[in-house]
Amino acid sequence: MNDTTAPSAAREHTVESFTREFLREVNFGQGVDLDRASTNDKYLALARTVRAYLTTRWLETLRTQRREQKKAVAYMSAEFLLGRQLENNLLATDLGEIARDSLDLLGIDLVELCNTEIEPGLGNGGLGRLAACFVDSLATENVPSIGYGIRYEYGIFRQRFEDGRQVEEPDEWLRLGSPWEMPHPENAVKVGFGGRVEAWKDESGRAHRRWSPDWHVTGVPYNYMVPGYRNGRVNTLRLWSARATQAFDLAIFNAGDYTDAVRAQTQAENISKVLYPEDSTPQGKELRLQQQYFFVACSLRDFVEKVLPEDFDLHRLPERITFQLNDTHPVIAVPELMRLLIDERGWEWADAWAVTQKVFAYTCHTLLPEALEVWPVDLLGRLLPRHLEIIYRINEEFLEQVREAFPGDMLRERHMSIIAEEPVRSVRMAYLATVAGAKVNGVAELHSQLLRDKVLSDFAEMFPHKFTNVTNGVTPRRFMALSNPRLSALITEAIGEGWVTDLERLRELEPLADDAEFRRRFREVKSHNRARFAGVIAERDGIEISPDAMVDAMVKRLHEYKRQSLKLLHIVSLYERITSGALPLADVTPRTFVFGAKAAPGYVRAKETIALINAVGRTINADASLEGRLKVAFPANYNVTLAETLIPAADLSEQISQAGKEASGTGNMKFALNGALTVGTDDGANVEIRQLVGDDHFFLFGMDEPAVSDLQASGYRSASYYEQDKDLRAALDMIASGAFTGGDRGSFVSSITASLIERDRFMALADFRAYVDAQERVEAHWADQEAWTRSAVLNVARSGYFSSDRSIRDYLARIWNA
Ligand code: 26V
Repeated sequence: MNDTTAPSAAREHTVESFTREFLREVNFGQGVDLDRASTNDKYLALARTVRAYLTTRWLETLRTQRREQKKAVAYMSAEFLLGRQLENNLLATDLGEIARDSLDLLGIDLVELCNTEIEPGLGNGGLGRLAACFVDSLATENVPSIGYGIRYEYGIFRQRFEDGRQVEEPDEWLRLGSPWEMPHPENAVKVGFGGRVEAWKDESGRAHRRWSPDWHVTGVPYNYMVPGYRNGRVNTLRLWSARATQAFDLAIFNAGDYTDAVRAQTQAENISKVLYPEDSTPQGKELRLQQQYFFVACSLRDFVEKVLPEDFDLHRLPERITFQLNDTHPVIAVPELMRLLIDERGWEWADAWAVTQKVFAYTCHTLLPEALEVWPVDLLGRLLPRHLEIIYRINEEFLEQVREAFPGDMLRERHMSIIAEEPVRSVRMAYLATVAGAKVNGVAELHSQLLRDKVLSDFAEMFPHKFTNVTNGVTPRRFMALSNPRLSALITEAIGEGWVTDLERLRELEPLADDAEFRRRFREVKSHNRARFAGVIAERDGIEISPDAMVDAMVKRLHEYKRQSLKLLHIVSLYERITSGALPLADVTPRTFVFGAKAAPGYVRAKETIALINAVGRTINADASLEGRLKVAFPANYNVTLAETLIPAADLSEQISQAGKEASGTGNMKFALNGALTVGTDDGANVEIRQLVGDDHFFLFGMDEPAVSDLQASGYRSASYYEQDKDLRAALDMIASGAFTGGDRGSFVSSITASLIERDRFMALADFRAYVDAQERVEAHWADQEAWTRSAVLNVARSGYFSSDRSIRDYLARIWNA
């Protein structure tokens, strides 16, 4: 290594040197005196001090990467739901104590500064948070890698409740500036849209195609540093921001049409303006496709022209990179790479296709048919005409292969076509990804199985070698070390350091489940965390809860398949039985039912469910006859930051989706790792959690996937459950009577109850009785706090498998080195 290129920033910090750097940032970075500095000034100065320290390691990492030229991974994702950066970066660099001591001496509260950071919420939910966990683990596992995505100016909307109903507000996360990003306008990339494709011939008479786009956008890269946990590696996350192209501006300005120029600029910059808040029903919006192509085109060009050495022979691309496609959102990269190789570099189709098929791999994150992305051919052809041609050709050759493999099977050909004919001619992005990708993976064992057997069965038959599983994981840095310092200290005291990067070592806690003193201390930690959570929601939302009641948490996007309504039916049924005298108050376990959920702004049923949860909550919380035994807490705007105080406080984790619908879930893992017990269906990664923690420490209920399929096939009639189960009927009738809506039986009350009784798409009524029974098992277990704590400790001890470090090692073994 060449030391003369190393930056001069201090390699290690003492409290003195840290204080000096911090004060320098206050004065020269923010341009204020310390005694005049606002909290935000101090936050920014602190962040920049940490950033400078990280930058040294980052440049070292880049230098090493350029020198060694090892195979790398590019994780391409439309979402990275990072959460706050400052605390995480203090943890990764081990600067936390020095920073605290330094600020103490200056009379500044570190925690207050950390809390001023607005989290970058550049994702919807599980898929985006998984991408953030993965970049953390890639760095910690020392994998040369880069994350590519979009720098949305507005992340996931901020949720407020008005009269119990969700109201969305723009998320201005950049309002006070972000100290973590480093823009590089000099590395901007130009991306085309629209226009025509022309044929031309070269001197030798060879035919070519040329795309002449009719408008362009500039992509400006913003780099974020992603530190590994105390290992000196700092990887890059590169997010693209859209700008109007200069040439375009000048041309129009010079033509004198100022207004048009400004309008064009706005149109260009709209591309990275806002994250689409739908996370299960693709809306087929043109702007969304523009976003996808924009970030993918920028990223491919960046990788080929900036990351790889100048004279690199692209025939060897597969030796240097796997582009991991996070769902179908970046799949337009497939025809884009083909176009780069064929149109811009003059390659033959066959050579380009051979390379393309080796460098992409596709991760599927859903099972819902309506969530599989398709793009109408009309729209795609208008925006990306050359890409559509390429997709057609890929499809032609693929269908030829299908005909060879299954002669005469016309039906199969139609089923497998990348182009769907009905209801409108469209490109099936998951099929394109499966045909082009070297590997296709699901995100939990059950999910991968269902992909092979159902969603993509024809493809699995044709390309069995492509299909594999990588069960999701979560980063123990953010979701244990950072968010649950007391549990972390207790674990470290018991089994020593090292578990944070080697999570299977939690197994060593198993014997301590039988140690009464350890259990007492474990309970003490939970109890402290519950009080901390109670304090946070009291201040943040004005919600009062008892710190001693069981914390029963259901936090995830609001979706019918996730069945928040089933949880609600349980709550209402408890309340109905208490108020009707069937259930003595003394027999009711004190519980706080915590909900956290955003609904897609256009998803009417989901928004109605939020309104109903809030209505039920208001009634129950105000009913003095319950003596505070039951509470419903629905803090608005559930996000990564709130998750960090809720999850360590939780006793019970609700994972109650209809079996066969939740691809994996990752919240389920975070709760188990923090000592909550799960009440759950046999779905997603719940299956693996239960196998690992053991049936005695997991509350399984409800139909499994085959039972769901059978019932669906034999004709599900939800009304019969309503008719036959009197508790269920009483609960639904109570809602329908207007008991929670001040006597109002109209609007959302009748539409929700009617849809459950008459249709119940995800069979909540069929699972109601089993769910209530499971909840009774929960209460019986909770009544024996020693037994409960033992189960909780075993949940922690046996969940080490769910570290995203393990997921990354699985990707390495099954996909990236394959
Ligand atoms: C779809 C769309 C459609 C267009 C608008 C924006 C958008 C954003 C996301 C999605 C796909 C959502 C799929 C998803 O989030 N799946 C979740 O992935 C988690 C990580 O693998 C997994 O744990 C959850 O079970 C799965 O629902």
